This record gives sequence, structure tokens and C-alpha cells, in this order.
Amino acid sequence: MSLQVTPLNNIGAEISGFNINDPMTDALKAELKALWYEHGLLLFRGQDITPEKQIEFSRIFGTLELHPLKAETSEEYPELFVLENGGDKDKFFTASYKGEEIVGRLDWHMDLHYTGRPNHGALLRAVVVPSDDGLTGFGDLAKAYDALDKETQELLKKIEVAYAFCMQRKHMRYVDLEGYEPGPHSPRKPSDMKYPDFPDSVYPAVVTHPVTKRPVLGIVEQFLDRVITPQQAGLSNDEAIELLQYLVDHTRKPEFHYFHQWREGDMVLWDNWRLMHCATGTRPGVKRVINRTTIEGDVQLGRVLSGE
Ligand SMILES: O=C(O)CCC(=O)C(=O)O
Ligand SMILES: [Fe+2]
Repeated sequence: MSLQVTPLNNIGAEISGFNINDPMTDALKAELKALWYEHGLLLFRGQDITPEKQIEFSRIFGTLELHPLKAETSEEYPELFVLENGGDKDKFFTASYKGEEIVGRLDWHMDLHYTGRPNHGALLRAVVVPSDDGLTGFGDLAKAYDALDKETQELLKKIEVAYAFCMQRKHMRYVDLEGYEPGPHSPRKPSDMKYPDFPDSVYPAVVTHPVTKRPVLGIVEQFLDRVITPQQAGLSNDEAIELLQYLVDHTRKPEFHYFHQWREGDMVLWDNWRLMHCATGTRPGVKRVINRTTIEGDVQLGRVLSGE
């Protein structure tokens, strides 16, 4: 049996030519894992995937992580995290963007990045999807690094960047705030969402991927705050701010992106040590359900600034 690999728009690949319900050989598992590292994102379509199957399949790629908030996990399947729009919790995730109410829009981010120990990856499987909105975007920061000029690549090797966790988009320095207004129930402080107060985390501006050893641009717009000691790299504060804006604009280039328009049953796996992702959100009342499994991050990629 040989797998078919069909590249998606710009980044990632659709994988077909196997049946997820047939017994899988070690060779097939190894091939799937290698394809994950090669493409950063794999899409599986038209497979018959139950929650049990999703959990079993996810284990090919590493140890699974349980969501830290018990209330969020399914009682039957603790490895499964159900992302749901169109229910009671919508009001907390509703905000206004250029006059339009949107539920669950998320800026470009990496999961658990703010802890210094991001998840290794995740699998999302669409259970209920709206026909037009509710897309998930993915951005390849290894390709983004490769596309930088040599001079910028060299400069970045000398720099570390700090991320400041916060609940209010208005206080994030590099997200696009044009036309944004929080909703009346938008969380204002971490405890509103039962989160602890995470201290700042710090990453090299170029992160070496722990498995592939590829350089990955360490710039993600959500929570991005500042360059640490810019003068050590010969930069003034103004230059450091301009550099971060230049790099964020670079990561926003469509040639590094793939936006997935979900069909029911689709499953997407991504490498969270390499790709950032975002969600376009849905209009209020629109039902969307995604089952998520998470591959644990077993490597510390950043450091935590507490006590410094
Ligand atoms: O809802 C989505 O499309 C993506 C949500 C997300 O950011 C995640 O599952 O990590
Ligand atoms: Fe996420």
C-alpha cells in the first residue's frame, strides 16, 4: 500500500491511500510521522473516524496531553477536547470586528506558547461545520524564516523576544486592532477564564526545531511584546520595535499560509513547533463542533521570566 501525497495551497499536504480503520503497520506509522515533519500539516479526508479512532491515530505522533482545565474535556474521552461554537459559552468569545459580531476569532498563535513549552502538535476533526465561515488558518514559520534575507537571518540569531500573556486583545502590541471592539462579556483578566497569571516567556528569534533541526522564525503576533536587551544586538528601542513589526508583517504574507475550509469528517494534524495557526470565527448562533486531540510538548523551547 502506498500513500498518496497531494500538496495543499502553499503549505501542507493531503494524505490518502490508506484506511484509518485497517490495522496499521509500523512502517505505515513511520511514513505518516515522516510526512508530518516534512510538510508540517497533514489533511485526512473521507475517513470514518470515531473519537476512539482519533485518539488511537493521534498516538502515532506522540504522547497525548490532557487539557489542563478538567471542565473542558469530555468525560467519556479525557484525551478529547471539544471546541464548540453556537452554544451558551459564545458570549465570552464574541467581539466586534469592523462592526460585525464574530464568535471565536483567534489571532495567529501557537498553542501553549506563552508557557515556554508549546504543544508539539494537535489534530482537529470537524464534527459539525458551517458552510462558509469557521476556517482555520495555518502559517509555516520555517518557510517564513527561509524567505528572509541573509542579513536579517544573521541579526535574528543574536536576538531573543519576550511574549506577555494577557486576555485583552487591546493590550497586545502586534495584533491588528483596526475596527476591533471587545464584547461586553470578553474576559479581562486570566482568572475570568480560570487561567493562572502566566509570567512572560522568552524565545530565541530563531528556534531550532527539536526533531528536524530546521530553523523556525520565533515570531508569532499573539502576545508578542518586545526584543530582550536590543542594544546587545546593536539596536535602539525604536529599531527593535520596527524590526518586530517588519517580522510580523512578513509572517502575514499569504504565501506562507493555508486556510482550511472544513467539511464534516476532515481531520487536520499540524506541527505546533513549526506552524502558527488562527481561526476566522463564526457569526453568532452558528453551530460548529471540532474534536481536538493534542500531542504533548516534551521539549522546553522558551524560558520563563519569573523572578528575573
Ligand atoms: O477553532 C479553530 O479553528 C482552531 C482553534 C485553535 O486555535 C486550537 O484548537 O488550537
Ligand atoms: Fe490554537
